[in-house]
Amino acid sequence: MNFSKVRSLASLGVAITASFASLASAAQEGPDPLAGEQWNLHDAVAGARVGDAWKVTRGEGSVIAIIGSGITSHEDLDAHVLPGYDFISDHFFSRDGDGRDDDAQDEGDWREGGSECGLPGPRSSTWDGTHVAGIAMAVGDNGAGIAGVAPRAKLLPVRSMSYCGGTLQDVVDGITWATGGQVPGVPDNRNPARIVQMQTGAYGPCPVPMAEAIDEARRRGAVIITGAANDADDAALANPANCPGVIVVAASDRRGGLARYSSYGPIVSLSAPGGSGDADARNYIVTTYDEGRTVPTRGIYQVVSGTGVAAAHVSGTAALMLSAKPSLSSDDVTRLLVSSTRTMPVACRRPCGSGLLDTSAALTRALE
Ligand SMILES: [Ca+2]
Ligand SMILES: [Ca+2]
Ligand SMILES: [Ca+2]
Repeated sequence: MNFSKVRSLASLGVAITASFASLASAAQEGPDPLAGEQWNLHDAVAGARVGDAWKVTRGEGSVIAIIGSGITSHEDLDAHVLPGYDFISDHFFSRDGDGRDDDAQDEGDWREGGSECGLPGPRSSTWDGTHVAGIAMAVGDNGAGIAGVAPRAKLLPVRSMSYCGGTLQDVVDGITWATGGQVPGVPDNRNPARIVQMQTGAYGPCPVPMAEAIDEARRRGAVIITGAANDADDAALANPANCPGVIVVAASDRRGGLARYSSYGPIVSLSAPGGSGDADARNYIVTTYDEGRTVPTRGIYQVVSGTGVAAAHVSGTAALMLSAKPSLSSDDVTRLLVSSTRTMPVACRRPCGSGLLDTSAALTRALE
């Protein structure tokens, strides 16, 4: 057993505060009632500036895979969620009573004090997959909640991380399957993703099997994206950030500077809104969440911050780019994302990549 080898980025310190009540019980056509709170998408200084991009595409035809804790049912996600897969092999840590299966529901990653795997507890479930998914692709104009960066893209949930972390094999198989590769004993994925966000993280060099799986996924046309980690340390210390070919995203705060918790360094590709991680909930980012403190109960909206949150903006932007121009290669998308950033509104104290994500500029460049 190998569960400490890959740990969830969420377990490295995602910060979460106040929740919003669900404002719509039945999703229907109409504006997204929380859109006014989404400074991370719309603010001209510190936001991703999605507005002009949405005149061209909302992500139709793109598939975003998130490799992490799985997904929960939510009014602002369900309509765009594809059949995923649950790669957690271990019957005990899976919390669904068995090994691998075709239901990627997040069973909760809460921990009691003194948990089996030696990770800190107690803590409530973080609904990591659900809150990252909402930022990337929450359904737009459905009269409910928010809109994601790519509000018509589809989500492929891949469950590889339990409350005790994940094994290297479960993560590697998730990368392979999500991008259209074959995994023995698992039915082929009928909806291969060209965008893969990895919500996993572990200290140490990039494991060889992970580097190989990422390389093969990229050759199939996939873009691999991850957060820089929430440790205010050198991002090169952790994988998959230090794996070749991965887009590494640092988090920016409400003012447009490097967030206090964000890791940094020369391997960071770019920065994107991640929320301030301070005492003021208005400086966080609103997204989809679940009300359950342990097991999932009911979809709600919550404010969050973290580098996985930042990376989700880049995933959504890549989904818009590939929707508008599917002929772009993995290297094209990477280059255009990095070269279309704008100067950080507040200069970074530490290396934070080429600048701040500019979704509309990235799309414009993609179409040139
Ligand atoms: Ca299972
Ligand atoms: Ca399952
Ligand atoms: Ca919505």
